[in-house]
Amino acid sequence: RELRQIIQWKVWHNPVHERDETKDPASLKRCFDFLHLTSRSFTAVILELHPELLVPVALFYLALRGLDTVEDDMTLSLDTKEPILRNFHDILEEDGWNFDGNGPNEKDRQLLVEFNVVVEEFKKIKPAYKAIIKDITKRMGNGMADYVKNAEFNVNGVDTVADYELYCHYVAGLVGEGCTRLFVEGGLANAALLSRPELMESMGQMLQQVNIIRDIKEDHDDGRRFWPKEIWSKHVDKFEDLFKPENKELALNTSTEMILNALNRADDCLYYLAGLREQSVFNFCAIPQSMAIATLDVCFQNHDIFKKNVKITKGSACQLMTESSQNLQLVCEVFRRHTRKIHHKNNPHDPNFLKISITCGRIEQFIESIF
Ligand code: RWZ
Repeated sequence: RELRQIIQWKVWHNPVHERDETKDPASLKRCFDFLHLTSRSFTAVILELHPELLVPVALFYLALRGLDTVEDDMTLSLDTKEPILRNFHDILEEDGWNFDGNGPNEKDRQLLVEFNVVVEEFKKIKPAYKAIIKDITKRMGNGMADYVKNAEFNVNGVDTVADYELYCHYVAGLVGEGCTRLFVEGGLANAALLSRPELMESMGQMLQQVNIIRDIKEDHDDGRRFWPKEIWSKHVDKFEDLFKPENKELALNTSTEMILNALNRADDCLYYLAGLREQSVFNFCAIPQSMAIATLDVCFQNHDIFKKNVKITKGSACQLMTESSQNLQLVCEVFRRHTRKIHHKNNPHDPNFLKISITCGRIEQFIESIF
């Protein structure tokens, strides 16, 4: 009975949180400019957040985006990267800090050139929020530094599935933890979520793994390799073989194994969403997850991912946004729809046919069990 209440809970009107932007200082305006410039899809959900958390989450995002821009830049030497990554949590409180060492083609170069505006605004948020953001930044920066150092010696990229998930933990699982702690600190989520760390980890893992699956071609062209050898070596001899047209079937079998690994996180994500009570926080978490499962669906049995960037259509993105900004029941319906589509596309000749079928069945059953 308690579960019924949770799933049918509905905030009948989405409160519109009016902000008087004329009162914003120039540095905060600049932070929001950067938010618009760096993240296309994420900005929309961040801007709708409850006013208590809007600025802390926006600054959290920009801090981690700054870290990401240092880690990602292939033109920077390890000697330059490592100290910045490891000390970024202190940089957040270093008055006037900025960095113009990124290559000219780095997409978010300007954020670091004017990073002093983030530092300026970081000073003004509540100490409890600062402590959470600093803690996550410290752990993520050190994890990235370890990864970058290791990658220097291991040109073949990520070895085992455990290594792959550890990387995803640093760049995304920790984001899940940080966001959850901010929600709870702000009184906008059930503190019980903190005692189930595997649920917030899955929220981040799901999003990051989907990005890594979808971006296989782009990452390969840029010299990055995140698909673990433990998976691709079961299907092809060399990583490059994935992109050869004659290996179409082997490449598809590799991609479905990657998708299976991500799909195994789906039920945890729905369980996490069931622990959220505040509408803007629910939307912030649910919309990206719906996009993620829809992306897994378009990538499943789709050889185009090895040739170009595959994306869900603008139309289905809009539909997902509307459906996911309502309640858990509608999000479950989105998950069920895409799980069923994946299930139908499952190929009996795929070595993971049975496992994929079992996982899809489990997700569908999980959804049915809560209604
Ligand atoms: C949502 C508050 C850009 C922060 C981390 C994200 C950099 C590499 C990219 C901060 C969805 C793709 C954005 C998985 C979280 N890490 N991974 C806030 C950030 C998926 C978002 C992006 C991660 C992240």
